[in-house]
This record gives sequence, structure tokens and C-alpha cells, in this order.
Amino acid sequence: MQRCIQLATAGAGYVAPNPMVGAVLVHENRIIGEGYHQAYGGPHAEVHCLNSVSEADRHLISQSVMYVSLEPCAHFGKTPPCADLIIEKKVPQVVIGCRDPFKQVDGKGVEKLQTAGVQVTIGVLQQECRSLNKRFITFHKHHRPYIILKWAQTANGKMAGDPGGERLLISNEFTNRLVHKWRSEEAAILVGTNTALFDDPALTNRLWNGPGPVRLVVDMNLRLPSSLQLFNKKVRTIVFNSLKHEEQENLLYYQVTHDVNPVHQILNALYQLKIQSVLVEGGAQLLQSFIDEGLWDEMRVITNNEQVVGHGLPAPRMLTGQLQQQETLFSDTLHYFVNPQTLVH
Ligand code: AOF
Ligand code: ZN
Repeated sequence: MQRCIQLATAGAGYVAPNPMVGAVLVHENRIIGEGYHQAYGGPHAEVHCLNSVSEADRHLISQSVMYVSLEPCAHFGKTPPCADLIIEKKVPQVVIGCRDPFKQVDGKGVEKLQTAGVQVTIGVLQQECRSLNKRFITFHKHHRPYIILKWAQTANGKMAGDPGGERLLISNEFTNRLVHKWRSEEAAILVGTNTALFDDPALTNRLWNGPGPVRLVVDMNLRLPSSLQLFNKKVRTIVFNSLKHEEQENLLYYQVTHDVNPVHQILNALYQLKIQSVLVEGGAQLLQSFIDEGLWDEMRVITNNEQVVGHGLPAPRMLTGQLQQQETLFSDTLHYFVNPQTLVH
């Protein structure tokens, strides 16, 4: 199963919104086939795994065990059901990492296999297999994207974005680059009105190899000027607002009703838009709204240990989750928290 997970991760960046999946076929302690889901819309892990078996070993398939990190699918999507293929190839035993929460599968893959007489074991390295697809699983289980709250603060707990004050530069060049890596890993990045206005961030991934996220901004009364970098149309931007619903080139005005706390509406919209993960980058007020609702999965806080000049706004309190990891990158300390209430791993 560990090998399945290792194989699966080779699909990172190519398979979303599908999950990363790996499969291994074992005959008497020898691996005779391996495969992983390589590209969105392409064959699933099980297909590649069975196809990889050499001519000489093909007769052993019906005496082998298939290990797969996610429950084999039971539906016709872009590809036919893997459960059918396993049955057709007469694989007698399947060991599964975790169940697939996708509505059209969700237990039906296991059921199909068992009905056909295949011996099924489920839940091997379950936590690791879930964690591998935490975005996909959260999206299908909770009908919302996986939420990562991120901010940088000074040693005395202040964030940038004070409309009256000067721009605070908090993170160092190493943590800046790390933030771009984080951007490359998520489907979308969200900021509030004040952050868009006072920081004028581009919200693109420039410092890391890989894709950039869709940019999301909350602008209820459409008061943001079109001169902001967010509106440069180089990357798709979605503006949550209460005034209009309109699609333009690389720009979507998504209408939601006016509310003191827009978090629920935004998350519903992201579910409709099939966005599986979101990095919330500020400001303090928007981050706090997510914290108040308990709607977050991870918190990543960058604290500058040096004295930073400037006023800034009070940062949210980070000690609302479980500290998972802490590391120091030169002048900055990174704290990673998880929300024990929501986390799939
Ligand atoms: C598997 N093995 O390797 C993957 C699975 O549109 P399709 O046909 O690609 O189906 C996508 C769904 O199939 C996806 O939402 C998830 O439930 C499952 N992914 N299943 O048996 C795989 N990638
Ligand atoms: Zn499949």
C-alpha cells in the first residue's frame, strides 16, 4: 500500500479534480504490475496496473492480490468501471486503502467486487490514503473545498493591511517562495476587499514551478477599481459580490446575497464551481470569519521573529487548532495547525 501511495503521488498536478490513485499487483510476494492515475480523463490506476503485467506473467493475474489506494470505481465516467475490469481479469483478491466518497462510487465499488466473489479488505493505511486525497475527500464528503488559512504576522501579532498605515513586509524571501509553492498546490486563492485594495496583490504563482490558482476576491458592493492587479485577466478571477452575475473574459462576477459573514455562501459557490481547495490569504477579518465558523482544515502561520516597523492590524489568534509542525526559516517561524473537528486525516 505504501508503494501504491508513492505511485499515486506521481500524478500530483495532473489529475485534479480527480484523486491521486496508485495500484500494485502482487503474486506470491512479487510485484508483477504497477500503475497510477496519470492524467485527468485518462485511464485509472487499476487499468495501468493490469496493462503493465508482462506477457510471461499474465497467467498469474488470476492468482494475485491487487492493492489499490482508493476504492475501485463502479461507474461509467470518462472511463469504464475499474471494478468491472478487476472482475473480468479474474483478480481474486483486492486490498483497498480507503473508500471513495464520490457519490457514484461510495461503497458501490466494494459491493460490486464482493458480489462477484472477489475477496475485499478495506482500510489498510487508511489515514495515509485519505490524507493523500484530503482535498478530493473533503470536497465530496462535506460539499465544500478544503480550506487552508494562511497569514504572516509580526512577532507582536500584527498583520499587513492597515488602510491608514504603511505596507508591512513581513515574510522573508524563503517564506515568500514557500507561499508561491502553496499557491501552486491549491485550486483557488481567496482575499477580502481590503486586502485587494490596500495590498494590490497579483495572487499569482511566480516563484514556484507549477500551475497558478484561480483568484477569488470578496467585493460585495463592487468598489474595487479595475486598475488592481487582480483584474489583469492574465489568470481567471472570480469576484463574489451582491450586485451582478456576469461572465467576462477570464473574469466572473458571482452574485451572492449580502450577508455579514459571506463564508457559507462563498463555500457553496466554490462547491458549485467544482473548486476543491482554497488558500485564504487574508485579510484579518476574512480569516477570522472562517475561524469563527469553524470552517477551516489547516492554518499556516508565518511569524517574523525580527522587529518589524509599522502598525498593522491585529492578526487572528492562531491557537484554535492542533499544532502539527513548527519550523524556522531564517528570520521566520512557521506554525502548521490542523482543525481536529474537520480534518479527514
Ligand atoms: C479508480 N481509480 O485511479 C481513480 C478513480 O471520469 P472518470 O472515469 O475518470 O472517473 C472519475 C472518478 O473516478 C473520480 O471522481 C473518483 O471517484 C474515481 N477515481 N477511481 O478506481 C483511479 N482516479
Ligand atoms: Zn476506476
